[in-house]
Amino acid sequence: MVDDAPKRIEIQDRILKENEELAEENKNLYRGHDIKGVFNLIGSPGAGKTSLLESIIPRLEKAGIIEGDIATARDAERVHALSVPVLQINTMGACHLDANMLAQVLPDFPLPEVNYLFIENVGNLVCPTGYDLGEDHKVVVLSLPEGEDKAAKYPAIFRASTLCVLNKLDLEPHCGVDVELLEEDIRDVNPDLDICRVSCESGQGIDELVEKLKQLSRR
Ligand SMILES: Nc1nc2c(ncn2[C@@H]2O[C@H](COP(=O)(O)OP(=O)(O)OP(=O)(O)O)[C@@H](O)[C@H]2O)c(=O)[nH]1
Ligand SMILES: [Mg+2]
Repeated sequence: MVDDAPKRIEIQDRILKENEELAEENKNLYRGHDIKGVFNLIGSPGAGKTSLLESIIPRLEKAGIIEGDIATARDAERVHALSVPVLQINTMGACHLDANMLAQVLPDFPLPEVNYLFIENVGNLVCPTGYDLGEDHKVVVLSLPEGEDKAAKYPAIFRASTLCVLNKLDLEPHCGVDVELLEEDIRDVNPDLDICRVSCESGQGIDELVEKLKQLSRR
């Protein structure tokens, strides 16, 4: 019997190390263009990442969007209506964006035209967490119908993020989720995590979220 476990760990370490080096290069590129804030949006499929972009981008001066999806340009087509620079990355099956994918497309993105860059990661609460893209902040997007227990069950992204957006607040009466309990679980995992309660449907909390994003950005 061949035990190949140590080799697999070595390869994984190398991949992550290479990713970190490229993420640093991406970071230098963002800073070189004086971008105030780069946000990596991470959340399950359907949590409302694209809907959030549709809600917040019109309230921010000079924003840009990089969309990450396994397939299709549907999210890029949706946000195209916002009249800001948009670029779609298709990962062709990969469950997360990595720094190299960003490095490949950044030369084609009009970085000098944006103050705020939003990267919508592939819908997934797990895999994108380990891959730094050179962003300033990870923002975890969680929607109420996903349930109260997600921070306890998927703690890594809640530890790695600066901000948690709790979306679909309008559904609270319908999905039997106790928001206080949900936030308690989040604070157990990461007491320092800022939480913004919002509804893209009703617009509740969106102004406060935009203020928070501005605060997190370099002035
Ligand atoms: N009721 C309600 N529905 C919402 C809200 N925000 C988003 N939705 C709906 O949820 C669905 C998924 O929203 P998206 O914005 O496409 O979610 P996403 O996270 O971008 O999904 P992926 O890109 O596939 O990972 C859509 O039908 C939205 O209209 C909200 O605040 N309340
Ligand atoms: Mg989306």
